[in-house]
Amino acid sequence: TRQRDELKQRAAELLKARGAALVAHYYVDGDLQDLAQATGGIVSDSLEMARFGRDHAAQTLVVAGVRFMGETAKILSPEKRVLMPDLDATCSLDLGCPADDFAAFCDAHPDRTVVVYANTSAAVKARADWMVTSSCALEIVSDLKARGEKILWAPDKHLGRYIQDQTGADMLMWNGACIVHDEFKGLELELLRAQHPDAMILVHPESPAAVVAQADVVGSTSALIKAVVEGQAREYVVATDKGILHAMRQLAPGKVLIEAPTAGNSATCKSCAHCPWMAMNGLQGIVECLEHGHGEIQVAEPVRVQALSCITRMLDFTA
Ligand code: CIZ
Ligand code: SF4
Repeated sequence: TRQRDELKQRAAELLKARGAALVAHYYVDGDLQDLAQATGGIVSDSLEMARFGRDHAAQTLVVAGVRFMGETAKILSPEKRVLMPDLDATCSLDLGCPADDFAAFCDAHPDRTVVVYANTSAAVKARADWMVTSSCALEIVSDLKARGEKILWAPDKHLGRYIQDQTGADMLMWNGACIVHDEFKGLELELLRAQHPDAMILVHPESPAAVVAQADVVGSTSALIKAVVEGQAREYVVATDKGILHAMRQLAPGKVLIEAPTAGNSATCKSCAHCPWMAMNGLQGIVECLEHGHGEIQVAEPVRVQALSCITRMLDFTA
């Protein structure tokens, strides 16, 4: 931990020296979340990460999260330098939705409004009418439905199905999933609930239907944190990446947090739900990208300009 403290100190000094702001996701290591908070950056979900990066005066943004978050920051602020601790930090939703195949899917359904989840490449966003995150997807799709629009949705099938169930919108779905949330298991959750009958069940909508069906609250990372802070219960079962527990413990210190069961574990197996790509973000990476300018995000200008409109549309809608 001495080495860790030194690295943290070094990273904080470099952020200051370079006039850089650290923008971190709730799923990254707690040290990075603490560093972001201590240095005037932000820890949040992808919607607020995008807004913060766009509105912040810093000319360098260090994005601790996964690739699409860095790309979104660059698309919104092409004049800023956007660095990431590890450019190989991707996302199974992004990997599972290659731009060429997606374009062919869109071409085959020209009558549909194209709505993509934030967890996609810049090239996929360039083809979309709307980008959404899990904190605004319901609102935006409800609005589109009210205007009589038929939707082509990509890439997360579980989030898509949840939104379709809630809104009744006509949605044609891409078949993608998050490898982390896809592992939460309905049957095991039922057994866990039997042991903790008073616990509140908090579920991210990237989870399978059998898990979502048992939730007291279904929502984005920020919505689940709010549910813990404001909830009357003592115990909370959390079905999302375990990185979120760090912020929950800080904001609601008296509450008991229980990780929801995943495949191949019982209620006793801890720390199974953690995104391998989020885990690639570390203090060392922060120091190195600031010291050497490693890990700079680039987005080709024609793609950037095309992707910008669906992101701006979302930010304006949720402003
Ligand atoms: O699972 C993710 O990558 C999430 C929850 C992103 C977000 O919207 O914050
Ligand atoms: Fe992608 Fe899932 Fe990791 Fe989020 S947690 S970045 S959706 S693989």
